[in-house]
Amino acid sequence: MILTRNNDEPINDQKIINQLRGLGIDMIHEAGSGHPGITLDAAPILYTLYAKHLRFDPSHPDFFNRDRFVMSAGHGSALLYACLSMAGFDLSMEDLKAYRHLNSKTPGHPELGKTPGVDMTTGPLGQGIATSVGIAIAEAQLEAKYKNLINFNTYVLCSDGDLEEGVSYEACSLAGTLKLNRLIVLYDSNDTSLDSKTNTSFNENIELRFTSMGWNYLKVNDGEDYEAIDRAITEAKKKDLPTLIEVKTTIGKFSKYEGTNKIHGGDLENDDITSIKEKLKLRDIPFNITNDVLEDFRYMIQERNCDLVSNFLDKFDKLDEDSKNILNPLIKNEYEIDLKKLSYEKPEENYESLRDTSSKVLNSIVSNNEFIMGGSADLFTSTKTYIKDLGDFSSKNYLGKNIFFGVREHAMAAIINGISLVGFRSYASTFLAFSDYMRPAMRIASILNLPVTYIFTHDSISIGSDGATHQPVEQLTSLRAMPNLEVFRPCDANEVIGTYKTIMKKKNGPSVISLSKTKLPILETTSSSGVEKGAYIVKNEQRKLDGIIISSGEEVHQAIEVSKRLNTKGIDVRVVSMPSIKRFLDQEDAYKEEILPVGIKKIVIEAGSSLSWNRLIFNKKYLITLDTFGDSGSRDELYEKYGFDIESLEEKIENLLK
Ligand SMILES: Cc1ncc(C[n+]2csc(CCOP(=O)(O)OP(=O)(O)O)c2C)c(N)n1
Ligand SMILES: [Mg+2]
Repeated sequence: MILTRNNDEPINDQKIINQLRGLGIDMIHEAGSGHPGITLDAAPILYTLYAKHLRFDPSHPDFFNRDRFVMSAGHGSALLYACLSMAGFDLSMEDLKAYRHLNSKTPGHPELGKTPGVDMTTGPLGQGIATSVGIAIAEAQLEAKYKNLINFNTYVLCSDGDLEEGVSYEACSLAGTLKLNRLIVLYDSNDTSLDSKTNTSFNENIELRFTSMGWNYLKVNDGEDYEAIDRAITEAKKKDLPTLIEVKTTIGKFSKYEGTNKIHGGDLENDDITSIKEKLKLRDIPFNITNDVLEDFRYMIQERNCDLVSNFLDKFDKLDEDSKNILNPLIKNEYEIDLKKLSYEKPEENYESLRDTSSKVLNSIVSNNEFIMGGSADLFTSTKTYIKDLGDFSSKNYLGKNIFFGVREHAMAAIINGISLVGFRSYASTFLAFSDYMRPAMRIASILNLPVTYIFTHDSISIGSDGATHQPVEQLTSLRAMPNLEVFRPCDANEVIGTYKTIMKKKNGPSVISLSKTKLPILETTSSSGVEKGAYIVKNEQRKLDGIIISSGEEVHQAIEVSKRLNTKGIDVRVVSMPSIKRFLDQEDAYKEEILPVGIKKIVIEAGSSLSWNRLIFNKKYLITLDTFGDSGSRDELYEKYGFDIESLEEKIENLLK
């Protein structure tokens, strides 16, 4: 990159902004689709941020201590790519011309990993801004620990839709409580969305909303006034609170449809492009960026950032050896959990509720590893995911490991994505029934293949008296349907340990650990290693194989009991514990045949929807599952009502195997 300018004139910011706009709309026109509204109105915001503030080095896009930028309004992708390309990232004109094409570096909405300079996958409104809170949390913890070394800001561009989505409120409320002052959100406030002006549905006072959440609020009255945007960002950086900068803009500025929802999305008409370019004093040639503009834009970036990486490395070199060794994998994005010190104390009585086992294992993992943190959506007490002696993450203690998310499952899931993006391992916990509240952010984690962990307890009707609303039925199935997400449902302490080991060894991909609330015996035949293959035999047949019961979680214990009873009647049954259907199906055929030989009758017991099991068993009569909502009552009463008591199971299975 060039540090010199071949020009003595003052830098012409407006000219750069206009060419950025022109490039964005050319990309949209070339692709035949996109979002010209935001591209035209938010160009001065993005330009000001990249040219005057953002600390980054385009030749080291993954540099650890770079400022993060999250384009929460992911539909503004054309503007973002145009800006990244002009800023000097490895993104050519050809890449920009391939906008929205298959295998391009410029997908329809920003996707982390496909485009240098993109820090987060966005598109579903609300996710980006909520995730950025997680990024800021991880940064705050690192900064508290490694003062003067790690100190990056997290910037967000959000739109009306982002603030309409509830998850932004959840996450920003927590960010205010936590005083995450390195979080700076620029709000493209154009009073317009896809269908209409926003006054049809969105009329709250944003200033009051954000100040009441403990944010610093700044306003730029004219979105064209890049100097005012510049001043606002400068001021935001000095504050000890997170800042929202509301920038009043006109959607589709300079288009014949400016100020209306007509320009939000879609292609631009040829005459409109011509007239926009005329107003912007651009030549009517597509993808035409002048050398002086590129030079000036990159000059400003490099002048500010030329020492960024080397300064960091100098400081890093001065750390003591221990700190270097600890930090090194994190900053190289290669951090892994060390399981060597994993400890677990088995209870004398040999019975344990799985959440208690989980609590011991998680405590051991978090206590012995530097970069892992998480928390609960106000259910630490029930999910038992609180880490003892490691403190609470708060504005007074950024070193604390326990995050009190409040009753905000959706934000919790988005926030642990952000923490994970910084390179930490992260986890979230609540009841399995409430995983539905987290799903949109879990989907993003799955698309991103982030190794986040969801700890869901109270995982079936067996919880009893809380009733149908709290008893998950279809959740396991719906989670199992999500690509990249692995669901584990261990049956006892040994399998809980195995599940944690399996999950923590993974480098990619989110995982669910689903835990029952019931106190359960720790079996002799279960194994930690069995979990890794998804399924294995926990009770062998004695001589001849009459049938196989496949089960997961708590119901494995019923399966074993039933098989023992059937044995006394001369029916020889094997029991297979299947904590992960997906893992099992991914094993080699020989292993699958060994565990579930073809030609033998197989019956499933799981107190959840039948749909999960159709990949293994086609005939519904062999599926002892639950396809209705639960009820309020004791565990025993519910088991009897829904046919999961030992007697009903025995009778059903005996009839099936006769
Ligand atoms: C969760 C979610 N719902 C719906 C959409 C579809 N969508 C994309 S942009 C948009 C309109 C948003 O308006 P605004 O955020 O103000 O953006 P602007 O029109 O100002 O560019 C909608 C509904 C989406 N991307 N994500
Ligand atoms: Mg809008």
